[in-house]
Amino acid sequence: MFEKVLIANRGEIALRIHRACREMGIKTVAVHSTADAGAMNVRLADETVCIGPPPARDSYLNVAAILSAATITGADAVHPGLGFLAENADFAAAVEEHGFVFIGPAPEHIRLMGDKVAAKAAAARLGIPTVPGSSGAVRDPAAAQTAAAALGYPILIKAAAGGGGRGMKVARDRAELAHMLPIAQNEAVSFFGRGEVYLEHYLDRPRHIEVQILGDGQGGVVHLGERDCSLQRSHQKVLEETPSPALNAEERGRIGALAVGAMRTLGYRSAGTLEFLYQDGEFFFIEMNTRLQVEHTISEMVSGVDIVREQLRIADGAPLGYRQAEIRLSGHAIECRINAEDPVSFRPSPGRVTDYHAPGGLGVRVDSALYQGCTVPPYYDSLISKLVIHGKTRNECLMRLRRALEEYVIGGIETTIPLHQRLIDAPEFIDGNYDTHWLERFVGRRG
Ligand code: MV4
Repeated sequence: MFEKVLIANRGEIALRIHRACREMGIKTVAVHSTADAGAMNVRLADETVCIGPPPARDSYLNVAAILSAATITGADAVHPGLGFLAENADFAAAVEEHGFVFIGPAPEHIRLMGDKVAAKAAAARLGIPTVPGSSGAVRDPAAAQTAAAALGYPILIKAAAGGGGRGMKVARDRAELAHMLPIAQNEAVSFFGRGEVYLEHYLDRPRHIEVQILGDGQGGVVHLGERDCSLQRSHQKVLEETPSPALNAEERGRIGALAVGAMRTLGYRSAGTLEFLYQDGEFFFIEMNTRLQVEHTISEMVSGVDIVREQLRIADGAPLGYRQAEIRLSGHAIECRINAEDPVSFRPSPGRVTDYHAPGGLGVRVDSALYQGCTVPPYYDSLISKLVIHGKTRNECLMRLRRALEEYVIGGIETTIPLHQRLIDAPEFIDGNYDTHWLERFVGRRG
């Protein structure tokens, strides 16, 4: 096993990775910007290296500084965490070229899934259902109308180089498609530098269901069930739960087996997530994330598998050592993403945390690098804590979550705790009756 791992990230996820290393007897190197010199993950690390000023492009995205830090500290391996360089295939390749182990997938798999059109084609080849769409880019309105007639309206126009939902356009009929196509093409050029767009049949009320998988790159692949991530605002996830209240056991088993089969054929290594839209009993692959995700915690709570520990073992060359039949998914788990934001306007609220008290008790997990007196810098993502709850049933989980949110004190800054309190009391949420549009409407209505 590795003796020393460099963690190329910050905040709660850097601390999460530090914890797994510590439990495995692995020393950690924290790299940090000047804004994060006093952060908890930095205080707990065995060694620390300041890699630059606050802007991420000069620090957490500074490949030369990170590789230099790995060299001078004598690290064996680099964990990229999530965001920043985690899905940068060139970074993964550079880490390996410099003689360190990249704790993640093969660079070619990161590259494949980074191209949405190629990822969708790969998924289809691997036997995974995808949304009916044009086979490649569409150039002119006449060609678009011909393709659309075969797919069925409404149509969604997506940028080939796109992501995060930006630049998508819905067309309800032939005339609207002809009108929207050049607008979408122009937006694609200005947002992504590439004008190619493609068409898909538009699903108007889907749920966002994703499957967590672990592969060892040696034929061993398992899934840890699905997560329902339909509760989003501006393409930012707010609350995730597993199992999805929308699926039955047959659907769960079917989508898990499809994901596992495809990843075994691909020879996928490390943790990964296949994202699907689910509507009227059907799954449609949309994309794959080739990294650890923020919401991996809820899959850990129901499976008992430490996903970061598994990433470290797999990167060290170990086979999985267990089969799907040995994975028992038990109970229900929910994650609330707590952001340093105004809970009504969603404006960022960085600053000094004057008071801090985290909830505890059975089935309560808090993944956060906050402490009383710390400062939340204004330069990065506003996620400051993940409140993760486990219960034997969904109802037990909800009752426990309600009381944990009540106990949680974060003073000095605004947080989204009040939003979560309002959300989990909504009848639609309590009934598990929500799609990807529901939260947007819910935060729009006041009181
Ligand atoms: C869709 C869709 C409906 N139909 N594709 C948004 C982000 C991008 N990765 C894919 N997205 C969507 N693709 C078809 N054919 C609806 C969305 C979508 C969405 C998807 C998942 C979670 C939240 C969402 C919010 C709005 C739109």
